[in-house]
Amino acid sequence: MDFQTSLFADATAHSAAVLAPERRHLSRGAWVDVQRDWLTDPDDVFTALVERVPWRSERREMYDAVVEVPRLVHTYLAEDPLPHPALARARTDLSEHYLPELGEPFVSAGCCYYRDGRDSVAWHGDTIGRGRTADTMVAIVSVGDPRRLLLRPRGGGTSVAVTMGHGDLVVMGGTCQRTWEHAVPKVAHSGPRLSVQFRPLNVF
Ligand SMILES: O=C(O)CCC(=O)C(=O)O
Repeated sequence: MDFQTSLFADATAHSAAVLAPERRHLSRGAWVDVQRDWLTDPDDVFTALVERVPWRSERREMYDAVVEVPRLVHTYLAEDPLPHPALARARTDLSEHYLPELGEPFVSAGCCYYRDGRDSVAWHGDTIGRGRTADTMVAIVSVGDPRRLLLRPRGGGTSVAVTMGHGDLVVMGGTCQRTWEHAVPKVAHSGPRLSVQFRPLNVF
């Protein structure tokens, strides 16, 4: 294989299906997009994430204490190379697809490792930075065992569950980070799940 051909083969081997997510409108201008089986090689992405990401445990300020958050994390910033070409490709595809609505590209890639059903993340919105005051998007790519993303309106109301399966894409958009909260609850039994969350600049 010559250089051009091998480059092309590499780029297509680690790609994702054409982006055509289905949108579900929540209340108050929030929405969630879902595309099942978006990644074409989720097994490979799973292995790369487990092996290549410099995982660390997370501590977070909650009320007046600093608590250990039960999952492992690492964030890749704009300039950092991502641990698998499918993720670089996913970020480019997401940026192109959502540009007319979002007005800017996805930049950072936050990674989370839920080792088993005891790992979780509590109710929160991504409201550090611009998500507190402006509409934004958070695009989540999931690999590994399925886990549920729960969403509920801030201040109370009926919650909505979206299963995030192996290779699925879930995008929270509109006012979602301000007017709704989300969580990944603990479950009795689960194998490992990894998630990559793409966010625009200055959204955490
Ligand atoms: O695990 C996920 O996909 C969601 C993670 C999340 O909500 C967060 O880190 O803010």
